[in-house]
Amino acid sequence: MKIGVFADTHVGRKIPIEIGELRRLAYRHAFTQSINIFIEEGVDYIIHAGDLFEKRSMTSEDSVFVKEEFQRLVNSIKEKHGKDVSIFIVRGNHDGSFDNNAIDFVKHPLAKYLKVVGESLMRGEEEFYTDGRIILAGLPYHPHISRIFNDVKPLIGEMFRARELPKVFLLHNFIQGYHDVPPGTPPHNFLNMSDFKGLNVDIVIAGHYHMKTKPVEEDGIIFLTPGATEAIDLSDEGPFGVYIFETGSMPRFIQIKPLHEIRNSKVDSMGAVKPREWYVDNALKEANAYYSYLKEKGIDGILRIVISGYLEERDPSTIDFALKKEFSKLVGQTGLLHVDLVNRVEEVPQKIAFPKMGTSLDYVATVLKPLGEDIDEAMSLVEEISIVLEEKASQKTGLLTGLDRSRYVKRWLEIFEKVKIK
Ligand SMILES: [Mn+2]
Repeated sequence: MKIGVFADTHVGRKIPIEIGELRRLAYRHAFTQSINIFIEEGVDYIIHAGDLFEKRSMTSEDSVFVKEEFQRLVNSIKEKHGKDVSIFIVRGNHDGSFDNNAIDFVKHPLAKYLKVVGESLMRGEEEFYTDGRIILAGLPYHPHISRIFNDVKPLIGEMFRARELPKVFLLHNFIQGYHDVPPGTPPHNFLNMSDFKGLNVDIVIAGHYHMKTKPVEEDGIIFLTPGATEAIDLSDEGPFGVYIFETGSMPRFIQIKPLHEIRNSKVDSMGAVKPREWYVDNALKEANAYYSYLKEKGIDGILRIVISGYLEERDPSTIDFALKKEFSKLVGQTGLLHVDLVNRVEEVPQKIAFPKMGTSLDYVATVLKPLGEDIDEAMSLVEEISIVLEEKASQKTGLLTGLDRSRYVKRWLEIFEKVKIK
């Protein structure tokens, strides 16, 4: 029995915006490569661990593209290997929300093959899939996954108990201990490896973490994260690819060759104070070297340069201005496609001591303490709003529209009114 595993394909993503359409092609290219590998391998199942799409910028062509690629997979496996493939997927944070799920765009025509996993389990209802060969359950992304997981833990244990088949659990959140959870991530936003102990799970497959992570076995559970199939941010260095998992052996990684090469380079004064020309000259040297390399190899690539250090003069933004002019002479339709300049140069060394921070939720709980017994209602409203913000907030301002906001303002007022009456 063979399972093909991938995640975070982000089809429809177009960042950085200056080369948005080229990036869109790169994510599609990676998706096609993944499907090709699965066909070649003749998998029985494919599992996508979320962020199939980038909902905010995807087009209807992107959804048609994915639908056709899945259909090609189903048809080719049937033709070449004479079997039906099943596709399991969980909703990631970039796929939309429960009632506005981008995966629905591809679900309908593929309903026989494609199962969107975990939406019922998240609401506390029993939900698992089995065909007599494996058992699979999962949870979609949730900003407060630790609470959700704790709520449904007994249910998972029950669903997986006393069944001899391989048991797979699928999710789209960080797992501390297996992933390097980014600093500042609130604890309600990730799980721990130990959370799965005693649940009778054999393999936990998690998306959301964009870096390919070596499979780890702990307490008899295999943890597996394939990472993204293409750099989500230009700073992501890869390798990118898919895992092939055969029962009885450890998963095997197959790398994908990206559509465009991405190089990350640094110009760093190592804490020294330097004049503007120093940064400009060194960054230009990097750009020229990469330009020549691409030309010699006859390939296309994107360069990201991070410059950092201290500036003798005032106003570090003058470096950008000088460099962008020079870069525009090197960048073309082929060869060097784009230079992404990240300017971290500072004017003067400054030491600022920040007070020790708790999580944002701790602050909210402190601020709302005077509500007394009404705090639970207020905290669940906070949670609800955080979900809506992820889904609907304006990309520019990070805020909801007045209409969306008014519902929540009303509910806040109701809570405060109640306290006032008491
Ligand atoms: Mn993602």
